Amino acid sequence: MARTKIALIGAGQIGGTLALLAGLKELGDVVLFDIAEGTPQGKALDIAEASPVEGFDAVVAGTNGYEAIAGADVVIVTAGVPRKPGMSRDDLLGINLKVMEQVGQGIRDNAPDAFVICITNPLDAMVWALQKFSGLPANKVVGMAGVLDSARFRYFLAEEFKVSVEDVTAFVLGGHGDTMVPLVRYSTVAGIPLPDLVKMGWTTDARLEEIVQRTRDGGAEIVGLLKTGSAFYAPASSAIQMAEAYLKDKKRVLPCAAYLTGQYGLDGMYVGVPTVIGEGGIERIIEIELQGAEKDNFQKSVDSVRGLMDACKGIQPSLG
Ligand code: A3D
Repeated sequence: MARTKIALIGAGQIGGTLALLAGLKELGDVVLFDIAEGTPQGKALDIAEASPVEGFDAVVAGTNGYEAIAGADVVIVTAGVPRKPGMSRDDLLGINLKVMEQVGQGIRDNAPDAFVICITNPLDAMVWALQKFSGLPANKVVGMAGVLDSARFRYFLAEEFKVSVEDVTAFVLGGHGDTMVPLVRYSTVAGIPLPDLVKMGWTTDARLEEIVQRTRDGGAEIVGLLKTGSAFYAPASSAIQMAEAYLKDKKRVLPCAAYLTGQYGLDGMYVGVPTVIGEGGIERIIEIELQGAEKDNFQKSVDSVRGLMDACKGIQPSLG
């Protein structure tokens, strides 16, 4: 039986970490692709040389040619450029849109049956463009953001309550950005909702509000510390969890940027919602009822994603 094949488009900080995690978890053979010559080859060889020590068997290859991703079961996309000083959001959008166009074609021509996970920012707009450019079914093209945002929320809550991260579940909806919507009502410690924990005196509403805000600013906090890049360990772990859910048909309930066809009153756009991931890709979108401020915040988040989509259409009218 042939091993599963995982293609990583972009061999930067996240791409390299993805390759290492895929190896450590023995998810399959790995192909690292990048336009930079030597980078994917060097990282692939370095990881392959760790395999005897760590005891995993996987072929880890680096490439600058899309042919090498042929037949991949999973493709994870991190290709793109980060915003540099003096660059507007539209400049970044324009550059990364072009990257999504190249990547979309590469996937369409070489791995049309893959489950595709996009990480490139601005996430919700880029995954939408990638799906259009690749022409793959929308249930097989998904964006990673919610797992990471929820993981940050879970970590901060576990720290607050001094309990295991394993016992904290948390829920974050909406677009990936300042307008994401961490849902306190649906977040729990071993099944006890956060509002009940406030009543039990474990924390206060004011503390929870601080934690929610820290979650929203989670990406910026890491950028502020690193100064020369953005988070990559937790983003890679999050995407690997999604890949594993698909490859092992685990039917995990995970928040992802998924293509909506009427759910939440939205049609034809990607936004972060709870989903079920199994062998069919996004097998189900879970529609929860939002209340009061949650609804307003979700709407703000949706408006911000729409703004990015409109900017993409302005740059690339074929997306309209
Ligand atoms: P980085 O280390 O810069 O890696 C990006 C790689 O993409 C580089 O190796 C480039 O050479 C490569 N690249 C550029 N253009 C192309 C192309 N046309 N084809 C193939 N490869 C190309 O970045 P990173 O790994 O730290 O981050 C990657 C992306 O993820 C960025 O857009 C980040 O903003 C984004 N990101 C998203 C999240 C989310 O939660 C959604 C979190 C963290 C980072």
